[in-house]
Amino acid sequence: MAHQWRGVIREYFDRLDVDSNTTIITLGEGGTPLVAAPALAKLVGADEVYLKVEGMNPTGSFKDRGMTMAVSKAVTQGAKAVICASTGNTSASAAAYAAAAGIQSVVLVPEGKIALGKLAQAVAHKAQILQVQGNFDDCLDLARDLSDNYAVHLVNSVNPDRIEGQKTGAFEVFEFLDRAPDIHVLPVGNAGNYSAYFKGYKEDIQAGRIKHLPQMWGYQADGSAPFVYGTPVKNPDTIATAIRIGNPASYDLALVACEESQGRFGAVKDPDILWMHRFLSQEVGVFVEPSSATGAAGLLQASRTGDNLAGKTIVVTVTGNGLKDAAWALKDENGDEIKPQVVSKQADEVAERLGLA
Ligand code: AN7
Repeated sequence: MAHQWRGVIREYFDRLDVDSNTTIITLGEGGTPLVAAPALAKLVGADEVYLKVEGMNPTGSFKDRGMTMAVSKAVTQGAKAVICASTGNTSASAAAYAAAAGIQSVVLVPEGKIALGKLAQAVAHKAQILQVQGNFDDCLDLARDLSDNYAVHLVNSVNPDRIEGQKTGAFEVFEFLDRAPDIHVLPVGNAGNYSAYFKGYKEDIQAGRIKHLPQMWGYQADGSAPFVYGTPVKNPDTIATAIRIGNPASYDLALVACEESQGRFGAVKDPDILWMHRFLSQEVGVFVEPSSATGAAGLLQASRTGDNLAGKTIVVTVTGNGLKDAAWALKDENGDEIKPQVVSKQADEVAERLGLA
């Protein structure tokens, strides 16, 4: 009989910090496909490259894995409202899970710097939304302050329940490959997801499922790359708004993950992120938001600057769905708007325009 995926808490109940008293709030998150990307493997000269397509989660990003945990725990503890700071995806996810739980969500976003699709999601799920005159880091300071002093439960990834839920991505990678990849590549903002995959792989080792950790490679946009510069960035700037974060919440956790896995951090330029965003759509068939292409853009940069990836099995987490920030798909490589031609209803004219005649 076909197996209906039950969401990460029920699927991994014994491996998560939950028990029979936990009220489970789920939208069926997790169980996302690991898609072979032969075009990308060829481009970077690797043996195999797979994309972990997190845009297939219920709200279209990896945040749902952590949010099912964070909201379930909040509700179990009696919370009536959750709060988060967000560059967009966390707010969309928090709003949806709060709606499912029948509680209020409050979201703080940087003014004018979140993608339209994500704002629409938060509105649709009836979040109380405030645009803050500041960047993500200011929003997070505010959210921490409010949750310390008022009856709202913080669901940003500084809440360990989030990391706990997100570690299930690594479990799924092992279950698909039946081994660990040699390298796992991710885009990095707060480095919560980077730290979460590391935690998942570590637990796979402790349980004897895998023998070695993959090298964890994390990539940031170069205008917003505190891990590369080794210090917080005051005014982070990138078109990849999801990862426009200058003072990562999981900085220390991620440094440990990088060192222990013999991994690395790198920075890529916005045009290279957009180039890879287009490549993944056009050559692999996976439509991601620009930020989500940052990991793959970093992998390409590594191969072009001398890393030999021959014989390697590589997993790249693509974190969010392209529909969230669709405007970028409607621009060509010069930044000009793409507009499909208008034609009459005449078959011969249509055939001519298509070059079929
Ligand atoms: C598509 O929603 O921080 O390194 O507030 O939306 O775990 O922060 C989003 C982050 C990568 C970076 N890709 O993950 C938020 C937020 C996408 C994202 C990241 C984010 P972390």
